[in-house]
Amino acid sequence: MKRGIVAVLAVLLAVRIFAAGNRAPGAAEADRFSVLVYITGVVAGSPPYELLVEGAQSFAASHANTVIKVYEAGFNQAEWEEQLTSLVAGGEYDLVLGSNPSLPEICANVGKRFPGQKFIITDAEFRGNPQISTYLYNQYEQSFYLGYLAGLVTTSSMPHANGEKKIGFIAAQEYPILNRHIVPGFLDGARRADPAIELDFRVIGNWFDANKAAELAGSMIDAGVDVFASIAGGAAQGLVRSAAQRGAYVVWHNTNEYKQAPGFIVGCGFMGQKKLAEEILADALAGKIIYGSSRTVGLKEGYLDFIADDPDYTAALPQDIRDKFEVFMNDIRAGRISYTAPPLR
Ligand code: RBF
Repeated sequence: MKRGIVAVLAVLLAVRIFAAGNRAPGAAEADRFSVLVYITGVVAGSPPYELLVEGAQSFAASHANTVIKVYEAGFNQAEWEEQLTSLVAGGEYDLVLGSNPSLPEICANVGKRFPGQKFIITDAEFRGNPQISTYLYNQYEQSFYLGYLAGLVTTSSMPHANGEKKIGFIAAQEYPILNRHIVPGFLDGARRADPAIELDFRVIGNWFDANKAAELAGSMIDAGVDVFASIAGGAAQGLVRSAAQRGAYVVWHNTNEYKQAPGFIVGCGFMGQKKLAEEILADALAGKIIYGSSRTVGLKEGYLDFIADDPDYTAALPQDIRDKFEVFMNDIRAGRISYTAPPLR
């Protein structure tokens, strides 16, 4: 009997040592919060990714037990699922944090093989999967107010505004949030300034080719476009170059880019992605994330806004345009201007 107990203890001890010895390096530990920030592209030049990484790093800087690994998956979207699978296969990460509308489906597939793995994705909407939680920015709304500003500018007598009521949009690629929220919101907003405004919409085909974006911008300027918006990651630098060289205006989503081309970038939106990333990690650490759910965040929740307190904004636009735009922003905030965002699917 006694020998039996000793034998059982010996086996238990051996199993413990074996288990500890076999733990993958960096395997999830009880006292450690390990986060993989999975970047679907490259960080540099893409506002949502830059802000996500900044938020995660700032959280880690103030939480000693939090370890962040940033992985840039590159531009080959066909490889993303396989890359993510091999990254989470070791069970190393308590959480995968990403920001991309196409990520939830990829995570759902990866998650089938790793049922303990949790994923939190911003800039996406996905419900009903107990491993995934998402946060959707109300990008119809940001495009709506940037579109209104573009409408005021294209119908103005500013030096580079021509007589045509034509605005432009350059996209890297088409996807549901772009086609159903961002582009329609931009045109709807512009038409609140003048219902006769038309939109010239072009697609680059990738998120990095700045020369192609510059070329497209040039031919759109030839066709009468004098105000642009763009969702194109690093490729959007080509648009900025063209607009500054040829004389055209740009409104910019998500980040403060006035410095890139003062006088040409006439309005910048704000995306509270850094703050959201910090809040998400705090909630995840506290076990407060509701998996399976999706939350939409916009102006009134404080996660989207417009950057009006920059001297380059004040210098870029005449007072009467800034005054009209301020009234419009206040009206949206107060619910005096209503709009209907089309369904995403
Ligand atoms: N936005 C970027 O700024 N850079 C990117 O590299 C990038 N890649 C994307 C890839 C796919 C497949 C999809 C659907 C969207 C991508 N976006 C990218 C868009 C991003 O998620 C977001 O919708 C826009 O930046 C607008 O906030």
